[in-house]
Amino acid sequence: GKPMKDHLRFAVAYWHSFGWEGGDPFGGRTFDRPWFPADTMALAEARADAAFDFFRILGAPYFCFHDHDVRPEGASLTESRDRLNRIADVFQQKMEAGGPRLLWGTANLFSNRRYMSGAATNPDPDVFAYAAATVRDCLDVTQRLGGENYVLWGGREGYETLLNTDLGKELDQMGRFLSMVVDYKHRIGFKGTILIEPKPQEPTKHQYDYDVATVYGFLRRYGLENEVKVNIEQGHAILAGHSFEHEIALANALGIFGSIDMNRNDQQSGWDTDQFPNNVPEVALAYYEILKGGGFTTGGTNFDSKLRRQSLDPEDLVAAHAGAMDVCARGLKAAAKMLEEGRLEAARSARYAGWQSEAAQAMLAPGARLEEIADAAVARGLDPQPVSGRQEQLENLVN
Ligand code: 3MF
Ligand code: MG
Ligand code: MG
Repeated sequence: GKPMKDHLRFAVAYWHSFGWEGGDPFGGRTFDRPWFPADTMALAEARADAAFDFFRILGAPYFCFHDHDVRPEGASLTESRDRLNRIADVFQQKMEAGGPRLLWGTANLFSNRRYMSGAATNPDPDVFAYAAATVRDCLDVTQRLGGENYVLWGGREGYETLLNTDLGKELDQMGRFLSMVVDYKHRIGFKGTILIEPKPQEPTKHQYDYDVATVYGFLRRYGLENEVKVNIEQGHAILAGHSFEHEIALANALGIFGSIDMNRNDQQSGWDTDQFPNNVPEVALAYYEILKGGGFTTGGTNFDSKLRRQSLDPEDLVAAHAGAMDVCARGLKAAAKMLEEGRLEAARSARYAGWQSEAAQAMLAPGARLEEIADAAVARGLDPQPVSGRQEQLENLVN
């Protein structure tokens, strides 16, 4: 089939690699980079130069960014948009000169204090409007740069306490916002896929885009299930009490799988640590579900992963990404082998073989009625007993 790298589609996350300063909730910047603090356009351009040098050294095929990562916010929406366009010009030149492609663009609707109570779900309609302007500009730039997707992570779309929150109203605001984004995408002819990134908590106590199942219910309610897919992050799946592969398998089953944010299962932490992947069997199970679903059609493997704040040397970024790519490649290879060998496939289909009989299929046919099935079960004197599948499975493994 395809070369292995076409199944991986690695992307570097601009925010962690070039924007993050090594801070955490208990302490500020630990890293020194020539472009920190990136509060002028000259520094933003220096950051872009460093980023594209890094992409070249690494041979990264894709990158992803938020507006906020690539330019300082202006004094007005107009100035912010002009600045974003200036940086997009710089990116465009570098991309045309052989730089990586854009896996997705996104807007940061969570860092600025104006978003402290959410963006689309904010009680203040002016914040909704400001967010609309910001997403419009980011979608325009993503389209101009040939972005293959556009991501919306809920950021602060959620609540701290139900006692001051009109949950139904906030969900409707979020549904309206997303519908307008989808409508705009079609009107400008953006061919990429809109992706929602689920996360159950952090920074808010309860995030509305909790997990894949919740997002699917939300999309159905607002009639968007054929328009929007999901970007699934390893750490977010764990925070929601799932495994990464569960979220991928469910998204595939519901027809909304899009892309992944790769990091790792840091069960020890209790929060989203965004560490680089380092566990081949763990990654293999995720790629196994992705390959089973037919592989990436639009998405890829974005490293939503950061150095540790003690990791002061920028060279560590190369080692971290190279190591992560190696872990993913090994995981993908193992997953491909699992599929090729077909033992699990054989065991799974043996497990459901009973459903191939005509009588069983009739129960699933349109128009089949509960009482017909019930009467037939009574007439046949059914009393099904559990059957061990072990013998059959052992035979599959041995053969
Ligand atoms: C937060 C995240 C985000 C999203 C990003 C893109 C800052 O936990 O994972 O990273 O990935 O906003 O939507
Ligand atoms: Mg993410
Ligand atoms: Mg995250």
